[in-house]
Amino acid sequence: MSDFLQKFALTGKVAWITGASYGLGLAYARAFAEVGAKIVFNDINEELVDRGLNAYKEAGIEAYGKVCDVTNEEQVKEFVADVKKNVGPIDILVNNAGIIKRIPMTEMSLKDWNQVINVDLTGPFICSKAVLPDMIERGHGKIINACSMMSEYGRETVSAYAAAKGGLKMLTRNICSEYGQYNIQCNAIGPGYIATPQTAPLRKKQEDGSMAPFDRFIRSKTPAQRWGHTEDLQGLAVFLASEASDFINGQVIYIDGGITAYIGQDPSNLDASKFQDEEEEEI
Ligand code: NAP
Ligand code: GCO
Repeated sequence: MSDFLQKFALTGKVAWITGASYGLGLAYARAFAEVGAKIVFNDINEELVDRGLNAYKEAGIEAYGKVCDVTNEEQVKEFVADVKKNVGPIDILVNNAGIIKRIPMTEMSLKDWNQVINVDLTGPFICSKAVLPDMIERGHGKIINACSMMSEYGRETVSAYAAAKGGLKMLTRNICSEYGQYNIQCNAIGPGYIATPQTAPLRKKQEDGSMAPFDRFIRSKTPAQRWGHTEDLQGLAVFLASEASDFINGQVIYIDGGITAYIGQDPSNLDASKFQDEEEEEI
């Protein structure tokens, strides 16, 4: 491999992707493994970890996976120490684990609000805090946060999620500000609307088989007129985890088929028949 291409490789790097048993986390991990990284992941329960271990095995990837709740600082510290002992110190952290609760704000309980903020904002704080000391000592590190369209925009029913993802954008900038001097880069990926289980309820066809109104709305707002696929995010994830991006820091990069550039078209003008035969992918 040429020296130039080598900058995009992750040969021998230990990459921890949180909540990576399926969905976007699994897609990031698969791409990292493809370019040589050792994959480490956690998830919230044994069932999900087993599901992840099977998925990695099927893909021919040797992954190290354990149960660990990203909102529990003790568990996270133990997980990081365990990984250091059994796999090696963490070079790359992807704060991927996230949840959403779609509830109008006036009906949202404080418990639900706190849960979303805890997983989506406090979790990245806890996990980043746990890996930073070793990254500082070793003079390099990459942290990639999972931002969202909701890091920029609001929408009905997602107040806690938007507050968390907006906060995560600023945590990204702050980790860059505090630790950039140690050759640590913290950036974020801002996916648009990607077809994963998290967004499946938004695409669910109506009883008569016609397109969900939200599906129509998103396609009308997206110049590409489609939902993203997990593969759409893999290239940027590898780039941000690699040496090739060493002078990019504190940025949120959006992968959204153009949503953030476009005011959108009148949804009633969208020709829904073009998308009628699209199959939902299994992830
Ligand atoms: P997902 O399918 O819901 O996967 C997230 C994973 O994190 C799940 O396995 C989830 O477990 C796990 N998790 C939840 N709470 C956790 C905790 N406390 N500790 C450890 N793991 C936990 O989500 P996704 O669609 O792949 O999205 C991944 C990330 O990208 C999220 O942060 C999401 O907000 C963000 N994002 C997604 C989209 C999209 O369109 N899909 C767009 C923008 C941003 P459970 O299954 O039990 O919840
Ligand atoms: C919603 C969605 C979003 C997306 C994503 C957009 O209900 O509007 O779930 O929030 O998943 O984060 O970038």
